[in-house]
Amino acid sequence: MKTKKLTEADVTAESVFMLQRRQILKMLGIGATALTLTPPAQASLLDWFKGNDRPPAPAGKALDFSKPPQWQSDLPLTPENKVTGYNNFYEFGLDKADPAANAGAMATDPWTLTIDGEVAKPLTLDHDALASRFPLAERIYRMRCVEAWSMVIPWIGFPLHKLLALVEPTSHAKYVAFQTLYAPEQMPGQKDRFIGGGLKYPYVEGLRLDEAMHPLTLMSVGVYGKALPPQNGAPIRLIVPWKYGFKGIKSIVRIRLTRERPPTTWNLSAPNEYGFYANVNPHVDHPRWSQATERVIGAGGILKVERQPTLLFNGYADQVASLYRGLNLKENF
Ligand SMILES: Nc1nc2c(c(=O)[nH]1)N[C@H]1C(S)=C(S)[C@@H](COP(=O)(O)O)O[C@H]1N2
Ligand SMILES: [Mo]
Repeated sequence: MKTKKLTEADVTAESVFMLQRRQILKMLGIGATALTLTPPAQASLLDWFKGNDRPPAPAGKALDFSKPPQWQSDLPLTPENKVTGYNNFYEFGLDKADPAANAGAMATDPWTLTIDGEVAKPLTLDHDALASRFPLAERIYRMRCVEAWSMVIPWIGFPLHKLLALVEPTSHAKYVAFQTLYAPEQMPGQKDRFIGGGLKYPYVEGLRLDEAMHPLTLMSVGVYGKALPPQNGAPIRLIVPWKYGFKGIKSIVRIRLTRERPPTTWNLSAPNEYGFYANVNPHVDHPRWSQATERVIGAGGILKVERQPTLLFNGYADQVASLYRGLNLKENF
């Protein structure tokens, strides 16, 4: 770790990260004593900082897309090197720098995405179809991680409702289930529970059908003008901007329309902490931290801390609140 001059505010932020990290280790059954005393735990902490100095991953290929004014924004964009260098993709490790360092090992072409279940016309798309079957557009969305940090990201993709219209959901379809690639040979976190955070793999997510059909719900194949880098979920991932980031499942191989509510990875892992809905809500705290504000991942160094208030439904309430009329958001978190 490079020597840095720390201000009091910096140290406070740093200790917040440490706390989160310690909580993860605790979840894995590695106590605080082990964290401070044993060399492997010390090494992982050093990696955590060292990782932020790793070079960015190579850029994806340029995409053809439109920029409809409707989806542009005045919000300052999170710099590209943060979007592609500060990631959560536990299949490749728990550190924010691990996905950029390790996800290049994932083979993303050829690829197939199968859409089936309660549909009249099941469909399989190959790698090239993902970026050519539907017109692509850039959409600048806020992204709010459940860990209380946020970004503003120029995604490229197409709305999920277009794909669902193609497969024709039956009248029995009530939910949409998503599944990430399962490839332990390419994803070290799927092989080793210490690398993969003890999650059950493959990573799975789900939406109610009306949430999936909402015009904001995006299938993303690119970011910052280029195909998604592997660490951001190449070749195709989900973006639901009014929900916590973990709903945005990466590297999807299967989408299944179902009658029943599908299981979701973080809910399976800690049902009292992560719900099925995971709508961004400053009034419903995580049991271990406040959700009232968020750390903005901006142009400054990792220790430059800027916080802003978190908005209900991540600022998309005018467009999505009607989906949840009559639902108790505290109980259905
Ligand atoms: N398969 C898979 N998808 C995933 C995750 C993961 O660990 N595995 N992490 C989620 C979390 S917690 C967040 S915040 C976002 C991060 O997306 P980004 O790295 O592109 O910013 O991806 C989500 N999708
Ligand atoms: Mo997240």
